Amino acid sequence: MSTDEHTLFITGASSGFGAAIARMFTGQGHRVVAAARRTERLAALEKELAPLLHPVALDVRDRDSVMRAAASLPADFAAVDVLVNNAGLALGLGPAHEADPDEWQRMVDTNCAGLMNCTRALLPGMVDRGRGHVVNIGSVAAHYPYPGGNVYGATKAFVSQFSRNLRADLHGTGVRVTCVEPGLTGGTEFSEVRFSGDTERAAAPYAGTDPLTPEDVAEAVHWAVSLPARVNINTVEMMPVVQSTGPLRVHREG
Ligand code: NDP
Ligand code: 8X3
Repeated sequence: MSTDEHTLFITGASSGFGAAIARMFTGQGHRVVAAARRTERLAALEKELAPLLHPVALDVRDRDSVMRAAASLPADFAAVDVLVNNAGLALGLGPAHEADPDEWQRMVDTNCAGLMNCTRALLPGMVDRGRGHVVNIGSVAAHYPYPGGNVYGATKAFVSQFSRNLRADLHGTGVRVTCVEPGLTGGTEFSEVRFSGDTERAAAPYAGTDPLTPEDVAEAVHWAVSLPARVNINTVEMMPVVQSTGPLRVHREG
């Protein structure tokens, strides 16, 4: 394989960013292993992008099945050199003292443990081959707190720091690590998942805005991966122009 050709393993490829990243890379002739839970979505993507896409039904929270999947890829897709840890979710937007602890646990299990599982499964091959790239999808929520962002933002802070620590561990191996941290992005199922299918609440954050698109995020991933092997982009923080940070608040009596 030439160094310009990549084999990607993309988690959460059944929707949103993951599907857009799969389309962008297969469109340029790269191979993609597309992992997610919804097999019918993956089958549709395979039909669209064959023969460059190989679907893998996978729950990133299940460490054994992640390990098995990584170890049993077909020969054409086995030498994964780009892992895109994209599977993730936010659940709820309530204050911490009212939040559902099961939802908190699911976010930690998916956004943190799931990302750890996939990284641990695919990293040894990259180190052995002296070539690879882990691209983690974080969020601006890692750095800029907002009411109701409690555990979701904290899971993304984990993604940010894990990415930096991976760079330290991978020093001298030739394996690159990038954390892509988008802000408000439309055109995905993120908000519907967050609000458990309540389409009205899900649409509200985007009303009257021009948010980022999944293709914008795919473009950032593609840029980081396509740069010469000597270049490591540590972090890409991106927001739509309509989004910026707010001032600190002061609560006043009366
Ligand atoms: P989507 O809901 O459209 O996509 C999420 C993907 O994750 C789906 O393909 C889903 O597939 C997959 N997924 C969820 N849980 C699991 C699991 N346990 N095992 C395997 N796959 C899983 O949302 P986005 O595309 O918007 O989000 C992608 C990533 O980007 C997330 O990590 C999110 O936190 C992050 N992000 C999103 C932003 C936004 O505004 N949209 C902004 C910043 C970051 P399936 O259900 O088939 O398993
Ligand atoms: C998603 C962006 O602002 O909804 O990570 O948390 S936000």
